[in-house]
Amino acid sequence: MGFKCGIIGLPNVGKSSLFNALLGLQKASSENYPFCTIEPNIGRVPIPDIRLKELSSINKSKNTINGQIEFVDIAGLVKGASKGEGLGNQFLSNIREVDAIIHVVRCFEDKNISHVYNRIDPISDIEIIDSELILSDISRIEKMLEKIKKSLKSSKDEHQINFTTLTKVKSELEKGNILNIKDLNDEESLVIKNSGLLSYKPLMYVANVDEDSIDKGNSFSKLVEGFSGKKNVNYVKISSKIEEELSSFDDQKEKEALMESLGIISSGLDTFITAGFELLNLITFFTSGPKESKAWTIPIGSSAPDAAGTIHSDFKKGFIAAEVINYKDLINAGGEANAKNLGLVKTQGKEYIIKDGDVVLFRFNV
Ligand SMILES: Nc1nc2c(ncn2[C@@H]2O[C@H](COP(=O)(O)OP(=O)(O)O)[C@@H](O)[C@H]2O)c(=O)[nH]1
Ligand SMILES: [Mg+2]
Repeated sequence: MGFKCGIIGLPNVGKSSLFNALLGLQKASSENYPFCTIEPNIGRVPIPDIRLKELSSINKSKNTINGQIEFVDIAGLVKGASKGEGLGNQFLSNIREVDAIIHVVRCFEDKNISHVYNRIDPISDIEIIDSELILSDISRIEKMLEKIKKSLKSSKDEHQINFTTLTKVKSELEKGNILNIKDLNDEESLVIKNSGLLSYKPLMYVANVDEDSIDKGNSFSKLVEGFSGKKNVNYVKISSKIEEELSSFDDQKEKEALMESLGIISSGLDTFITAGFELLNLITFFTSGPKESKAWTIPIGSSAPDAAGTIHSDFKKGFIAAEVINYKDLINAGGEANAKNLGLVKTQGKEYIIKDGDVVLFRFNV
C-alpha cells in the first residue's frame, strides 16, 4: 500500500529541488531501499522514527526497516490549469491520485531564476493555485450533480445525501471557501471522501526560502506562515536548494562543513518528511525481534486483523490474537522478557484498534 504526497506549485518555485533532495537521502540509506525511484517523478523515502531505533537497539535487531512514504513531483501548474492551460488537466488528474498535497511556495529572490508572473508574491501565488483546485472541483461537482439528478428520479433516498452534500459544498467553493471536513457529519464526509475533490485533500504549504533564511525565515515566509495560520493549513519552512546540495554529499565530513558554514545543525528534511507523514493521518506500529525491527504504517482506526493484513494476507485470514505492548513500556521495562514478567504485554482480540507506537506480535493459524 503506497501513501503518496504530491508536491505541487507554480513553475520554478523549487519543487524538483525538494524532490531531488528527498531522492538524495535514499542514497544514504540504500541498504534498506535498493531501488526507490519508482518512476522518474515518484520517490519513496524512509520515515524517520527514533522509537524504531530504540526498539532495534534493545532487541539487538540485525535489520532496522523504517516505514515509507511516496512523494510525487507534479509538474508546475499555472493560471487557467482547470481550463486545460499548460497541460492543466493532466496535472490536476495527477493531483487526484495523491493522498495529500504539499504546496511549495517561492519565498526566495533570485534575478537569474524567472518567476512565471515576474514578481515574488507568495500569497498571490498560493491563491492562484488554490483557486485552480477550487475551479476544477466546481466543474467536477457540476458533472456529478448532473448524473445524480437523473438517478434522483428513480431511487431518491440513496442519492439524496450525495446531492445535498455536493450542492452545499459547491456553493461554499463558489464563495472561495472550503468547508472544514470536521464540521461535516459522517455521511457528508464520506460523500466528500468518495468524490475525488482536490480542495479536500490534506494540505501543507512549504515556504521555500533562500540559504540565509533557513533559520529565521524571511518576510515572504512570514507571510505564508501567517496565511497558513489563518486558513488552518499546515506549514513548513525549508530551503530546497540547500537540502538538495546537502543530500548529494557522499562524504559526511563535507556535509557537516557545509552545515557549519550555514550555521545549521541538522537537515530540514526530517522535519519535512515527518510533516508529510502527519498530513496523511496515518499511525505507526512496530514488529521487533532479533531478526529485524520494522515500522508499519496504517490508517488511524485500523483493527488488529487489518494491521496483521498489512504484513501478510495470511496473518489476517488466520488471525487468532495480538500480543501488544506500547513501545515506551517495552523500553522502560528494559526488554520483552521483563515486560512480560511485569504483565505489560496484553493479549488482544480481533476487535482491538491498534494505537500509534504499539509493538505487536501476531498469533495466527495458516
Ligand atoms: N537562489 C535560489 N534558487 C533556488 C532555490 N530553490 C530553488 N532554486 C532554483 O530555482 C530553479 C528552479 O527550481 P526547481 O526546483 O527546478 O523548480 P520547479 O519548477 O518548481 O520544480 C533551479 O535552478 C533551482 O536551483 C532557493 O532557495 N534559492
Ligand atoms: Mg520541476
